[in-house]
Amino acid sequence: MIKAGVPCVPGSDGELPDDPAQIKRIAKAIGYPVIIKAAGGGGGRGMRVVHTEAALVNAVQMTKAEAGAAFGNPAVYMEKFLQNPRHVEIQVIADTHKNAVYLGERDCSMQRRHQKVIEEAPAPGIPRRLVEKVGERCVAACKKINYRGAGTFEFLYENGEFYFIEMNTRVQVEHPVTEMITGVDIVRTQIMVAAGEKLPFTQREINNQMRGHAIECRINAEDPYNFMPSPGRVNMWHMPGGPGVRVDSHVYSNYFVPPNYDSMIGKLIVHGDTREQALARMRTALSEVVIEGIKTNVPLHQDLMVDAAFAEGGTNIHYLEHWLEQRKKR
Ligand code: MV4
Repeated sequence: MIKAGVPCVPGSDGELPDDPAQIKRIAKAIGYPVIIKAAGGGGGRGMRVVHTEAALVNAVQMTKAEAGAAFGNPAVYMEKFLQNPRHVEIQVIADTHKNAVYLGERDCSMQRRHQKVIEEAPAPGIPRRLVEKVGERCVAACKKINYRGAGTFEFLYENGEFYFIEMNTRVQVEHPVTEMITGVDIVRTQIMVAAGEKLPFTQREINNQMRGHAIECRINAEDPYNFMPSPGRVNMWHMPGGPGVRVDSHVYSNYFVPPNYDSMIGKLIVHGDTREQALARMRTALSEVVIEGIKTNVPLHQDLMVDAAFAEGGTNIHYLEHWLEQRKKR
């Protein structure tokens, strides 16, 4: 990624060595706080933040031991720990004919315990020329590694800068917000490129047809206050519709939500000409949702859609967890 010009978090050059003196030297060069990450981890598993040199070597040894047990791979690396970033990711898609494009970015900062709750595109308040520059670097990286298919470059965004952290080599839950603003059917396109066809659009076409703003609320079968799973029979399932409203779900009236899987049972996605219009459409759409028989997080989404900081846009990855802590006290 560094070779392709993708802006990365300052960090170790690959796996950390065993020598404590070398580990300390790397951390000193990066600057505290640092974060130790398991090479085999991801999604928030196998990470440890270190604030002082006194705690460093022990933290590395602990993370290595946990990583070996959990992922069968004790390798760890070190990064500068960013304290209050946003999670902004860039969607790419590439074919086997040396073509790759980026389909804009998504802001996925609204999350709890590493589970995204709301995603939107574009990311509020980030200069277009900066997104374009980073998007072009992601495309260059795809070509350099011969990437094929849909993919996502995950960045932390802090103080006006992008820092690459991970790549997701799959289609993701939040891909509909990108489909809504670009007009591209990502799943169809990934099947086409997997079959060896050429990408049916160019970067210029994507940039010219990009329009409006989209927001996705993940609908989970869970208590909206304590997040306990709420499986069981859905006695009634009625979803909103109309211009700019999309529902992706397998659920229907009398469907049984099984207790042994992820609690996500659907996605409500809206599109508008502006972020304000998308927000208004989401508020109305949420008010029209009828789900009876199980608890869902729809009331949580309704509260967030009238939250002043969310309406302003640009809240960071800690916002929702802090917001939930404050709500407990009210
Ligand atoms: C970080 C970070 C701060 N600094 N890396 C968590 C999940 C994994 N994908 C990467 N994660 C983080 N890596 C550095 N150098 C903070 C997080 C992080 C986070 C990232 C994205 C979305 C939500 C998060 C919640 C807590 C921590």
